[in-house]
Amino acid sequence: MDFILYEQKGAYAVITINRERALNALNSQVLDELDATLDAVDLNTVRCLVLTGAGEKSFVAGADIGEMSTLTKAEGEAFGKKGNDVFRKLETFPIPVIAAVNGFALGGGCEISMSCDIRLCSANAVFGQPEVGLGITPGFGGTQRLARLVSPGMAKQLIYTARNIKAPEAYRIGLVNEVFEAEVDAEGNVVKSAKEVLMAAAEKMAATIAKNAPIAVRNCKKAINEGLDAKMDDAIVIEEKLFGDCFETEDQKYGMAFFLDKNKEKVKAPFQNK
Ligand code: CO8
Repeated sequence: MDFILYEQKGAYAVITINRERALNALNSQVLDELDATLDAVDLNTVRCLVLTGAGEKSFVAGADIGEMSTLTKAEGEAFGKKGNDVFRKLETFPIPVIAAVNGFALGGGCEISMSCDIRLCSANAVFGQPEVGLGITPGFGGTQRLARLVSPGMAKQLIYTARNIKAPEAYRIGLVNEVFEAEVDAEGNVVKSAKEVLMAAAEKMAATIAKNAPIAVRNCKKAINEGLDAKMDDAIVIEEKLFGDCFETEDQKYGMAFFLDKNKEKVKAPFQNK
C-alpha cells in the first residue's frame, strides 16, 4: 500500500490516509487501497476502527482535483461511483468507524467523514463542500449525507455557498460530536498537539466500544442505519429482529448472568464475540 497505513491495536485498528504532500486528497489509488484495507480487516479480532489523515494539517482535502480535471461525463460518473462504493462500505461496515478529523475535511474529505459513525475533530479542523466553486456537485454522498446529518436547510446553505466552516461551527450544527484543543502548559507551550489529543480521545473511545458485547454493538449499528432509512413501523421491526438476534449468544448469556451474580468482587471477563 502506498497511501494507506493500517495498525491494529488490540481490539481496535487505526486506518490512516497517508498522502500528506497532497493533504491526503483522494485519488483512485487511495480509494482502491482503502477499499482493499477494509476488505482485509480481521473482523474476528477488530471491533472498532478509527479513520484519520496523516499529519497535523489535513484529514482529507477532498477528491483529487488534478485527476478529476480532465474526466469526461462517463468517467466523472464512474469516479463518483468509485468513491460512493467505498464510502458506503465504510457506512455499512459491520463494526463502528470513528472519523478523527485532523484539519481540512473538504469536499470528499467532509463526505468520507460523514460515512463514519462518529466524527471527532481537532480545533484546527475545517469542514466544507467547496464543489460548486469547482463546477461540480458534492459527488461522494455530500448532497445526501449532509442533509441527513444536519438540517436540509443548513446543508443547502453550506453546499450552495461553498463556504468552509471551522470546528466550533461544525460542532454547533451537529456535524461533529466533540472538538479537541492542543494541551498547553502554564507558559503556553504546546505539550500535546490537537491531533495528539484528538487521537488519544478517538482511540480511547474505540477501546471503550471494543470492550462491549461485539454482536450487540454491530446490531446497534445495523438497527440505527437501517432504521433511519425506513418508516417507523418498519424500523421497529428491524430493531426487534436485531434485538432478538442477540439472545442465546454467549455474550448475552454471560453479560446478564454477570449482572445477576451477587458475587460482585469478581472481574467481568472480556466479551468473546460469540
Ligand atoms: N486535490 C489535489 N491536490 C490537492 C488537493 C485536492 N483536493 N488539495 C490540496 N492539494 C495539494 C495542492 O495542490 C498542493 O500540492 P503542490 O504542493 O504539489 O502544489 C498541496 O496539496 C498543498 O496544498 P496547498 O499548497 O494548496 O496548501 P494550502 O495550505 O495553501 O491550502 C487548502 C490548503 C485550503 C486545503 C487548499 O489546498 C485547497 O483549497 N485544496 C482544495 C480543497 C477542495 O476544493 N476540495 C474539494 C475537492 S472536490 C471534491 O472533493 C469532490 C468530491 C466528489 C467527487 C465526485 C466525483 C465525480
